Amino acid sequence: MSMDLMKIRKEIFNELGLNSTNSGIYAAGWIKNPSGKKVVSISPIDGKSIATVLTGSKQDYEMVVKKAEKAQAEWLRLTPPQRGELIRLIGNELRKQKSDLGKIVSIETGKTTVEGEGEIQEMIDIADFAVGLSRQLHGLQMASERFEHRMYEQYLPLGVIGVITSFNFPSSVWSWNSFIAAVVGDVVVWKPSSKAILTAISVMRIVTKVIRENHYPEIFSLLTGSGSEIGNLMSSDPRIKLISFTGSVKSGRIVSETVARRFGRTILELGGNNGSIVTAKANLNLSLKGVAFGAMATAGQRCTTTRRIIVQDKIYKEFISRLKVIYSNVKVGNPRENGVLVGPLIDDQAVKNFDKAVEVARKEGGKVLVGGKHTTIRGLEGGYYVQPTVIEMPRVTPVTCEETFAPILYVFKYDTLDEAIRIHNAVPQGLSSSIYTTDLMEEEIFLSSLGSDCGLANVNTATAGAEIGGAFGGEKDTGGGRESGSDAWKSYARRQTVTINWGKDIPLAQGVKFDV
Ligand code: UN1
Repeated sequence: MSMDLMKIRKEIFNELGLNSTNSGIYAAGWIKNPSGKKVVSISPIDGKSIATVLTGSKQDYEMVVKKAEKAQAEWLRLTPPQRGELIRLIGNELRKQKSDLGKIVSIETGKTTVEGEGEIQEMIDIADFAVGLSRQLHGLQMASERFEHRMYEQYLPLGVIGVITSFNFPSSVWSWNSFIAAVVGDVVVWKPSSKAILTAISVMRIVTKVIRENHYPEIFSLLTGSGSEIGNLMSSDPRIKLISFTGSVKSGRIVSETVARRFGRTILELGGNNGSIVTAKANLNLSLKGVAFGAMATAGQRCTTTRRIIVQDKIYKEFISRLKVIYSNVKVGNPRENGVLVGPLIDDQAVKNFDKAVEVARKEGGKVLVGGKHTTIRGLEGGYYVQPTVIEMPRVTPVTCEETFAPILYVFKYDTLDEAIRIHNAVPQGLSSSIYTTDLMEEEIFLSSLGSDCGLANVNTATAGAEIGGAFGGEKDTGGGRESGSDAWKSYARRQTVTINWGKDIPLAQGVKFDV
């Protein structure tokens, strides 16, 4: 490891209680000898090992679910505001540990320092949101057609839920699900990505310390292990009432089918292939910044990354030439360094996927305008760096319909807004979208039923960088799930319609008579 990384590693290992070998299972306590494979966490910054984790297997699974069920029974005895109080305490602790947690996110996933901390800020924000929500979980009261009857609905806990997360938002996506589910009354089994396993362990160390010190039930457990083994056990287990899965469309389809077979519930956050339309009425400075951030932040490894831009003919030349200048000046390198905006990809496979996409795009008639190659950073030769890439495409082709987790931006030219929207909606995924325009009509068309077909639609801002207050998720192959803010909490509850007869007679609905 480079000296700089060694130093950070030492610091955060002390602060977060990590060791060179760590248990990857927490079920009301850290399990000493998990029975699964050893996983080495590699920093994509230099390709070197950070630490080893002992993961779980089938044998551990049973124990974890049993402990979760026990915690669930205890958790039900607390009111939602009492549950919210735990989340408030956790949020406070996360505030204190933001910098150290941000560092582990950064060295394990290659995010820049500010993006690493931003990830933890998102956890703090959703904690605050969940605390408020714990006093607002509400149903409706409906007018009953029957005399002396009252009808209303209530939202009750689902039980044990499973949260399967990806490497790219390794802790915040867990908190979006877990903090909200917790105030609703659920308990959570977490299966994190093996590529961000130390982040998951660090988060659990902090969260469970708060739980133990304040004598709350052990509502959060961690079960690291292989996606196919642990993920499949969770998906097929009727005791896990809901699986919230973030990952590829391919894996999501398997999870969805497996859970549906047992009538379980899913929240699916699958691929994004997000487009931005830049119209002739756009503010160019603003749009260029938005596109640059959307396409290159997190090295193009957000579900919400801008992967396609559709630019109006009249401004095309100017927009692209200015975009090329931005791309050529953007600093790629050690994400821990000031001024660096683009860090490495997560691993060697991601670099291979980048290569393949560039090659296929060329074959499909694409012209690489900027980038297209790997890059090596001095002193970090083992890291997984690529050049942020812009490829001009003649039309929508198969490769532009795929999500490649890398900083590749496909560019299309359009004449009419109808055409732009057609290109925009031509991909199978439907997560995020945006339009850059100062024209009211263009903006309204984009937001109408004739416009964007995505779960998130933005005006004059990037496809990436959603706030926690809204419901997050997408349509079509993105899977249809919603998590985080707004009323996404309802997915973590079972809805019960209640009818109470407070009279002395029993009138029947629909005027039916049944005199016995
Ligand atoms: C994801 O990539 O899975 O909107 C989540 C954003 C972040 C979350 C992305 N707040 O870019």
